[in-house]
Amino acid sequence: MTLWFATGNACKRAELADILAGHALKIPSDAGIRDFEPEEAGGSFFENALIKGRALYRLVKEPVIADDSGLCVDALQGRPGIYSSRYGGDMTAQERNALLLGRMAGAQERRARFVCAMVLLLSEERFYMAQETLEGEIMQEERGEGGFGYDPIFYIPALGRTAAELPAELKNRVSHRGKAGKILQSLIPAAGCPHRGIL
Ligand code: ITT
Repeated sequence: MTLWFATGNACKRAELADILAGHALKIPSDAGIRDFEPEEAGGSFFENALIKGRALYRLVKEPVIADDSGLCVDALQGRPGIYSSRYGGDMTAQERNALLLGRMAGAQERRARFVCAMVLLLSEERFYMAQETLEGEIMQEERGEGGFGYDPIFYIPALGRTAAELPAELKNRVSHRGKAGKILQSLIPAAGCPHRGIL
């Protein structure tokens, strides 16, 4: 089926399109909706995902998925957390990674996790939510060319690689976004079977 994804982030879109293979994903710009930037004024990943999802649902009135995600670093008391995309202000991802590595200089405790809150809205007041994590550690320096955002500084001990060193298919299988997406996907009826499942 066709699902709207309430995002302006092309990398998140590409990942979710693979995670939800079999469903067509549309984002606001596909429908000429410009400047889709609802104010992420919530105090949690979940609240912000719901804000984005509801904002798009009001415009399209069709099933919508929204994702609010970020990196929580133990030594930084969970920051950047819900402010991950805005950490340090107007910067490139590489500058943001350098900033975070600088703030972690000398830190022994390097545990961190990616978090993804994902909401599937069927109406403004009918929705399902999953929140998942990917556990890892903050590197001393960037490594790897794949992925996006904080991936080059996020090491996954269980795989012996940074998130930026994982093939896309593997990242989607183990990631916060991949696991949350699969949970919600299980609620969506298979294409062609509109009378089964929650829809
Ligand atoms: P939308 O709100 O339009 O979806 P965004 O990039 O602003 O796009 P978020 O508010 O959810 O999305 O912020 C997520 C930020 O967290 C993202 O910009 C990255 O910096 C970081 N992030 C989230 N998931 C990530 C991942 O899988 N790999 C690397 N960084 C990630």
